[in-house]
Amino acid sequence: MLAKAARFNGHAPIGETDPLISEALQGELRRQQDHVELIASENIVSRAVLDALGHPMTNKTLEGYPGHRFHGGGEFVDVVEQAALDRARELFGCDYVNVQPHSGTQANQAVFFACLEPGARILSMNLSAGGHLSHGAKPNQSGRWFDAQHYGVNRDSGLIDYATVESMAGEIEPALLIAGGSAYPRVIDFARMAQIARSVGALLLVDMAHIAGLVAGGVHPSPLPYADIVTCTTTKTLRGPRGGLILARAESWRDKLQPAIFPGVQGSLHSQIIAAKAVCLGEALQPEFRDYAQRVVDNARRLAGVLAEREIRLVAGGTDTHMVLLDLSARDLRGQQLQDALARVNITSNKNPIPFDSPRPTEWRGLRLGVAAATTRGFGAAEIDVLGEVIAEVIESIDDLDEQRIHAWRSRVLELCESFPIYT
Ligand code: DSN
Repeated sequence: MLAKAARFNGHAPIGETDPLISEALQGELRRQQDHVELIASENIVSRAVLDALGHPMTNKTLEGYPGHRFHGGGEFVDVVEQAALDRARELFGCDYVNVQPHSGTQANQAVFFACLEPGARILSMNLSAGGHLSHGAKPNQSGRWFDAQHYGVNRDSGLIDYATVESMAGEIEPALLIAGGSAYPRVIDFARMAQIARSVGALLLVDMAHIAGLVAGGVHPSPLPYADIVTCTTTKTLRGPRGGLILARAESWRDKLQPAIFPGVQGSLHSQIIAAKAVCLGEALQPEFRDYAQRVVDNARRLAGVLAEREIRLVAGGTDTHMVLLDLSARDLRGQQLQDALARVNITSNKNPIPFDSPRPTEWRGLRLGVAAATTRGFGAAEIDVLGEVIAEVIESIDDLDEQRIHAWRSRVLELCESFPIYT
């Protein structure tokens, strides 16, 4: 006999057909409602984005591009994908867009497939300085299939040392220079990176996954005038579904990048996710999004200020983005310890390496905080001050976290959540 959860009933709600998954979904919703999300790669998408994600468009199998599909019945998905393309072009001011990458990593993989021969040399930022696994890190396919070398940051300033990048590029002569990553909180000088790439005949790829929403909102310099190709996710500051984009200033990239995504590294598209991307890109074109992006940057600076005042060291001395990276090395504290302690007061964060950190995650001395989701929730200076104080107090009392204090801090965080409810 079939287990109840496996029996198909296409009309019944999930609560009736699959209690295990239904309860986990409800638990996740409650977790999001009563925790403050400070993971820098997360955000809180609109109902409209959720509507698109949960639409029967998910049933549609299609390969190829609008107007040139392998399967029939693609007329409505064509409308959706064309809208996503047009909106991304307008938002980022570029001529070439591909909205099909299933993730930022697959967007990068497609760029490599389009531009590099196996074994080609890549120069990218190392992981502990804030780079990304898909930029040639050893455990990733990119690190196995390409000869990846990495630049870091200056030990004192925590900033990219462009002179070092330049001399490494001269020595290595990479085919591809990559800028951007997951944990660099300052503006990158894209013009300088382009000049370095050009001087050695390399292409410049900028992975703006974390800052895409800030670029869209006009509060962060755009890499598009400088990079040959730009990749990003639609998650994070862009406040959309999980997925990736490839952008290029020049339409001439079309011939290489279209076949690199399909049939190069992906098969059929995720139609409902492309619909959700179109919705989020449409939202980012609204004037309110510029205001949102400005508030994200203001909130991150405010959080950095509150923490710095409590003598908590910040990598690169602060932030120009949505992200603040705490350097816990002077306090003999590991990122995992602080992540766990903050979880007890309903603040969600992640351990992160700091520049020159151990390769072992359990030994990492950093904690990464991002304010994009909290800002979507409506948090402003007053709420950020409360969060900063709670985080500082947890750090200061890390060796003596009694239940009474945890309860008091959690109550303050819950009060913020209740004042700024989500998905009610
Ligand atoms: N790269 C990971 C992060 O920044 O959290 C996932 O996007």
